[in-house]
Amino acid sequence: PFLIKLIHNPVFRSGQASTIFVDETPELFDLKPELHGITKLMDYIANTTVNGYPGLNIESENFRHIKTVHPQFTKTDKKLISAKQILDQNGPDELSNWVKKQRKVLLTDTTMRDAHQSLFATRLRTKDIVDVAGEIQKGLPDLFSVEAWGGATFDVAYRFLGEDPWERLRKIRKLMPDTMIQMLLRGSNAVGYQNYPDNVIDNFIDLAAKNGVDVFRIFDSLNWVPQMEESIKQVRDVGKVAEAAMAYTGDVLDTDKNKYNIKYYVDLARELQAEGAHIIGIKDMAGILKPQAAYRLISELKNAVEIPIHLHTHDTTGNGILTYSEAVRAGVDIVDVASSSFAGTTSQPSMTSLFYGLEGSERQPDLDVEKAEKIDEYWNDVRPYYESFGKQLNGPQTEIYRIEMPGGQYTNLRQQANALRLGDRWDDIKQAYATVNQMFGDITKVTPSSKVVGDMALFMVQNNLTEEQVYSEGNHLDFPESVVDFFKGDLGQPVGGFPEKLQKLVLKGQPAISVRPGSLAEPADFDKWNSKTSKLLNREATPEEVISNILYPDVFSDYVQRIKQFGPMTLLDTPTFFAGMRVGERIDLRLGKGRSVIIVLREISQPNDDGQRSLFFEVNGQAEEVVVQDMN
Ligand code: 3PY
Ligand code: ZN
Repeated sequence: PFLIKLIHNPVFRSGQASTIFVDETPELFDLKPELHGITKLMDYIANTTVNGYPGLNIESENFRHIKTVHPQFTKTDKKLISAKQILDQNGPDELSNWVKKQRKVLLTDTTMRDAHQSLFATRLRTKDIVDVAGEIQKGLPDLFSVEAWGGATFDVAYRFLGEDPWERLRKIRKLMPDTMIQMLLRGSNAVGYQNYPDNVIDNFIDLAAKNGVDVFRIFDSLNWVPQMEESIKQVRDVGKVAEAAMAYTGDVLDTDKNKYNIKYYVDLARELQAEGAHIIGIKDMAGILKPQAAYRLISELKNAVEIPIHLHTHDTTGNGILTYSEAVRAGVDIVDVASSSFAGTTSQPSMTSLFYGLEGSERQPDLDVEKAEKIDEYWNDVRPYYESFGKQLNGPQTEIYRIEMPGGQYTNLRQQANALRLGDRWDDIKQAYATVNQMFGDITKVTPSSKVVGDMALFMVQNNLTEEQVYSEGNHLDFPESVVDFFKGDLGQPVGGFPEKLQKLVLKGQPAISVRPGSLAEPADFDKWNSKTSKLLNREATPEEVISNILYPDVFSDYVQRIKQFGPMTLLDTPTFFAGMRVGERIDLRLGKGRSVIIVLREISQPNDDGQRSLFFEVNGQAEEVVVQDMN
């Protein structure tokens, strides 16, 4: 058995084995193995091996390739004061002043949040983040921030990855003490799809700050400032950076479209500054800010407000770098980019492409581009694990300029369409999306308002409804729940108000509100939630667990059940987590404190009469059998 173990060790197989190999894997020579309490994890591995991961069909051998590149940098000896140090030492107002004084454009790296949210349905696992986070800080100390938390990562971690998002945040914080961690906060919707009472928002922000978030990008899906006020105030109160973002909609260059014109954005930015924002964000979630529009918009905003401007775009339409180039020329302070292997199409433009694109400009960012490329080799190795989660675009989609669909929604809605067997009507769904937007009065579309538009588009295509039919037959139509909630005012008030005719048809006599939903919501009773959560966990709940339960009760309790059933799935490497093991394969589970378990899958039996298969493993050399029901 000793010889076989060696042969299946990937390092050994790759021909890189040396005496270091022996030093690093003493467990191979451990003749008294024990199970280390991983029985539940063995169940998970066996189950996934036989039944796969829900919704994922992984056949490709490539998926099992071995991550080879672990960049390792020594700490830069360049004397550098990072944005994080300024924030910690002098506070957010000083940080805001410091940003304004930078001649070079600053960068936010979105690889750990929006990039994978927009490319791979938010599935990037903590393990693949922490394996590189420390090196990102060492290699790219000039970054303004890393966007690494919030948005959809919060619920997806619990829901699909069996992970605690708070744990992820704490781990990144520990590995990146000198880099600002940024999160995306949906204003009064926090990291959810609905409004929460103010005391929930306050508590969530407080805990996010305590666990490591420095910069809060706060937006409202309808650009309705009252929904952002509480968040801005609370972020200021906890001493962190409040970046208030405007969702970019329409086209400031198009004089026929004057709903979202320059004046609209300038007024909005001034209002957000008056609310106490430290930075103004422009959130171009669909990637529809055209280069010359960016130049115009940024120039006007730079004149209108005192605080820095941070631009976020998606490369769906293919013009991302050009847009940034014009924005930089107009004086934008910070832009969002992703590591190349996680960049482009529905994600952010590439960090290193922007670097070279600005060569010769005095505003070219400070960046050790070779280190950025080295880090990208890591992401390039990680990417295949996640590719099955989203059908990638073949190239730029310029129709998005008209359809205005957010990058993060594109792959998701497409998957939803497939699930409804409407995959072959994707073109109709996109057109319906644009139609619904006009029917709703031309609204800003970003989570959660974009979901409402998407739900309505699917509803119309599924039921073969034209716009006219919605109006003529609307009295008898059972509109999707999210659409009803939207017209009730549960997401807030859209710019210019609701279209009355459609509102009547959708609500069918139910009342609508025009005040902030949070002002009507009962404050959460934290004592009650604390006992409820503690009961669920069979121990005293932490404040983070309590707030997670308040935000996502069903998701959180499912997560708790899953952990009880399978143990710490976060320990598994990503291929094993998503695809289980193959016969002959060996994995190396690091349990912390230098403890390690080697698992080899020896054999899988045929199913017995009850459809059960036996999987024969070797765990640190000791034979183990796990029986699994074959669901196929
Ligand atoms: C989110 O809210 O998660 C988004 O990324 C919106 O663009
Ligand atoms: Zn985005």
